[in-house]
Amino acid sequence: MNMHAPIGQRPEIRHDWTREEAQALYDLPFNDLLLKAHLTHRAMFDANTIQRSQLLSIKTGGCPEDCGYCSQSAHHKTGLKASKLVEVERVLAEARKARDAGSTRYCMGAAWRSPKERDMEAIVAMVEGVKELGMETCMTLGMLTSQDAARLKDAGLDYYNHNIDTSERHYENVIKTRTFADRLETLAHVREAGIKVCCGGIVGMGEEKMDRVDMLVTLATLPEHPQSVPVNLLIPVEGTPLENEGKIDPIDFVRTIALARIMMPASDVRLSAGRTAMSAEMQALCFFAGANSVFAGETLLTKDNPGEDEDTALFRRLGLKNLQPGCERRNAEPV
Ligand code: SAM
Ligand code: DTB
Ligand code: SF4
Repeated sequence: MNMHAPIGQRPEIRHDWTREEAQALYDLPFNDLLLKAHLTHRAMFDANTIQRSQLLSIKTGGCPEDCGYCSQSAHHKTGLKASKLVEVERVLAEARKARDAGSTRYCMGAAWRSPKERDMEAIVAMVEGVKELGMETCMTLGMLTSQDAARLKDAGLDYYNHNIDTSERHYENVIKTRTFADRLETLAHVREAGIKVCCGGIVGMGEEKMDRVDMLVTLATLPEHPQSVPVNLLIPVEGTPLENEGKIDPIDFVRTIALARIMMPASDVRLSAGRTAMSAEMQALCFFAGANSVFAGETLLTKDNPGEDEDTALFRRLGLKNLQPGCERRNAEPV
C-alpha cells in the first residue's frame, strides 16, 4: 500500500477524520509517521521557516477558573501575585520590542473567565495599537459571547486563542468550573465573527494516548480547522493539582505533533509551552514532524521559555529561518 502522497502533491483538507483513522496514523511505525507528516508539511509550507509569536500576560493571576495545570488559578496556592490589567502604552512598548526581535504576532492573555465590559475599551486600544505596529494580533481572554467576538473583530483582531486542552473525556478531570461544550461554544462565536481560531491543547496531563488522538480529532472535524494549533507540553507548576505530571515519552509528544500536521495540513502547528524542558533533538524532531511556529522570548505568560539567544543558536544549528513580517507562510507552489 502506498500511504504517502507523492512529493509535491497537496493533501486534501478533510473534516471527516475518524478516531480509528487517527489512531492508525498515531500508531504507525515512527519513521512512517514522520515521513508522512513531513511530506504533508513540505507540500504546504517552506519546511525551514518558523513563525514566531510573542506572549504577554496583560492581566495576571487571581483567575476564578480552576484549570488543574495553571499557575494563575485562584483555586491553587502557587505563590503567584495577582495584578491589574496592564496599561495600553506598556503593552505597545513591549509589542514593539517583540517585533524588533523577530516576532510577527503578538498574543495577549488575561486570567479571566470572560472579559468584562469595563475592560473592553482598553482591550480594543491594545488590538488597534499592536496592528499599527504591523504585527498580527491575538488575544486570549476566556469565554466570549457572540457580541464580544463581533466587537473584537471590529477592532481588527486577527486571532483568538481558546484551547480545548485535552479530550472531552479527560476534560473534567482537569477543569471543573467550565465544560468542554463551553469551550466549543466560544470557538463557534469566534469562528462565526470571522476571527481566525488558535486552538490546541496540552500533552502530559496524565492523559491516555486516545485522549491525545481524540483531542486532535475534535479539532480536525470542526467546521473549519483552527488556523493555528498550539501543542503545549505541560509545565508542572508547584501548588497545582498537576504538579507531579508533565512526564511524557518525547516520542509520544512528537507523534502528537505529526498527527496534528497530517490531519490539519494547512494550519500552523505551534510547538508551544514546555520547550525549556525539551532537548534540541526533540525540538528538531517536532520541526521535522510539521511544527512551524514557536513562542519567542524569555517568558510565556508566567513561566520560562528559551530566550532569544538560545533560540537563535538552535535555529542556526538547524538552518531554520524566521518568517518575515508580511510574508505568506504557505508555499505558492508545492515542493
Ligand atoms: N484564561 C484564558 C483561557 O484559559 O482561555 C487564557 C490564558 S490560558 C493560560 C491559555 C492556555 O495556556 C491554556 O488553555 C493552556 O492550554 C495553556 N497553559 C496554561 N498553563 C499551562 C502550563 N502550566 N503548561 C502548559 N500549558 C499551559
Ligand atoms: C497556548 O496554547 N499556550 C500559551 C498561549 N496559548 C496563551 C500559554 C502557555 C502558558 C504556559 C504557562 C505560563 O506561562 O503560565
Ligand atoms: Fe484562568 Fe486561563 Fe489559567 Fe484557566 S488557564 S485558570 S482560565 S488563566
